[in-house]
Amino acid sequence: MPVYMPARLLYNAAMSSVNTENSYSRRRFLGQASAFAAGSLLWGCMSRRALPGGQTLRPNVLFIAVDDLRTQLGCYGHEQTLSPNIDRLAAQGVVFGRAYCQVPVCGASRASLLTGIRPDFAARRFTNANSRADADVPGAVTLPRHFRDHGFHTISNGKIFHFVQDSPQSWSEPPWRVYDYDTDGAGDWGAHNFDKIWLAPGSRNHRSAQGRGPFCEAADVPDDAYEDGKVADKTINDLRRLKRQDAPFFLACGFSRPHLPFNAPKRYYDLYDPGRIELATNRFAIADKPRQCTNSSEIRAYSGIEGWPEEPAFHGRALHGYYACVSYIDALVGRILNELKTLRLDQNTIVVLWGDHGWHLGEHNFWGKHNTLNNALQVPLIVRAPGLGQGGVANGLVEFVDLYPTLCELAHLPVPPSHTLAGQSFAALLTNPSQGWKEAVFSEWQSGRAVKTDRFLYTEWKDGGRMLFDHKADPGENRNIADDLRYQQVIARHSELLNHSNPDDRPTG
Ligand SMILES: [Ca+2]
Repeated sequence: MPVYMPARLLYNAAMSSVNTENSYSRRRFLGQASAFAAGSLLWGCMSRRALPGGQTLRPNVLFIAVDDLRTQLGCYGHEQTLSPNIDRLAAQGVVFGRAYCQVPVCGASRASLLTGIRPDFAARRFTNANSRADADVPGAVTLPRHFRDHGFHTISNGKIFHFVQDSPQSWSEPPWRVYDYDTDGAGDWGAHNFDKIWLAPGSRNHRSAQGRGPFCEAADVPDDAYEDGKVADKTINDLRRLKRQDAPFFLACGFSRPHLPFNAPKRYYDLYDPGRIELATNRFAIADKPRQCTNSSEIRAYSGIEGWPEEPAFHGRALHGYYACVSYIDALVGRILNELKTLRLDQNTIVVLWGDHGWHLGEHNFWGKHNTLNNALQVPLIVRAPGLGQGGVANGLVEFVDLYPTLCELAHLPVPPSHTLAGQSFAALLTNPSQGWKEAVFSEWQSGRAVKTDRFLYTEWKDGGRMLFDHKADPGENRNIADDLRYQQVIARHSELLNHSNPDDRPTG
């Protein structure tokens, strides 16, 4: 793409200002004719390691996944939520203001992101919570596998793939979990892992029909009593160990909150005054809502949901729980980033933080994911690459399939030859965040396919339903205008985008 050239020149200028000690590499840099090679070598200047064969030196990757985290963060303008550590990461990197997942459910979203391949409901690929990268696309080289194949030491802590058994060859060490979601026929995962998930003394007495506990609890326990604290501890210990290794690393750290249940140490609940939590202002049905666009029933597997989905008291309790979990994870992210800095790995490590899909927090009395409304599809995405884009906000449209080629470019790896990546690198947005980017990004959910453009979000269902929102006039998505005759040209254009002959070759801006 021609946009890479000026971006790389900017990138080189940024890097040359922070690397003056490695004169050997800088002399080599000056001798290179191509801007691409220059960018690689300058990245290399940041590392003191040499790869076998004297090849290009490479940065590490710290890859932080936060389950069910929507853009409910200070750095996305949500003042109610306390997320100072993630906000600080954002201030040091680039916030992607309009990033979209491919599928609004854990398993499929992660399988798509980690293979760089789009979901395809017609082919039954990456369709639901049980999707697996290795089963849906046998032989696909996953993102961590690709890094491993190029000399990176790859580690998976917590929830990265939905199932710990998915694509085990991706990792240099056996993927590490506190508990797994696949109970191998032993029953519901929540009930099966009850004692690791619910720690408050009273929760055991409030089991749902499925055997799970309350949808939220605030146990007066230290951070490492819950699963995610243990994941952070493991990740910090790994950083200390990896610091002593010669190989670059790809360290993946997957947190389970704010996925249900909203269980967090009490002190994170205490950060919020329940009486001051603002409820969604559009707690009413979408006008002309297609029947296919529905609320998620996921929360009904838990107990304590009296008043769901409409009663204000339920809204308040659920928001309080979600916010407490966001602040809990934020504190753990802060500990990891502090360790990265203490170990002096921060100047040689790309940090990526992402949530696997969006989540409704009471808008239209919806709770959870599982539809093609903006709140289910938009995701938080922050990339901090040393020397690039500090404090930038990129409002160009990007999507999760773009992350694989982006990290390849930032780490100077070729893209894998075994399959065609569907996305396009957005590395250039790190140096020039304000430039325009894709014309459209694409998501799927069940038989509905959605396309997001600068102003509109349009969904078409296989059986004929249509849904169109004008985000300029109606950012809250309160009225479906697919039957408004004034928008028929808009619909025709969006339908054309959705039905492009090659779904992996959709036009970009
Ligand atoms: Ca999820």
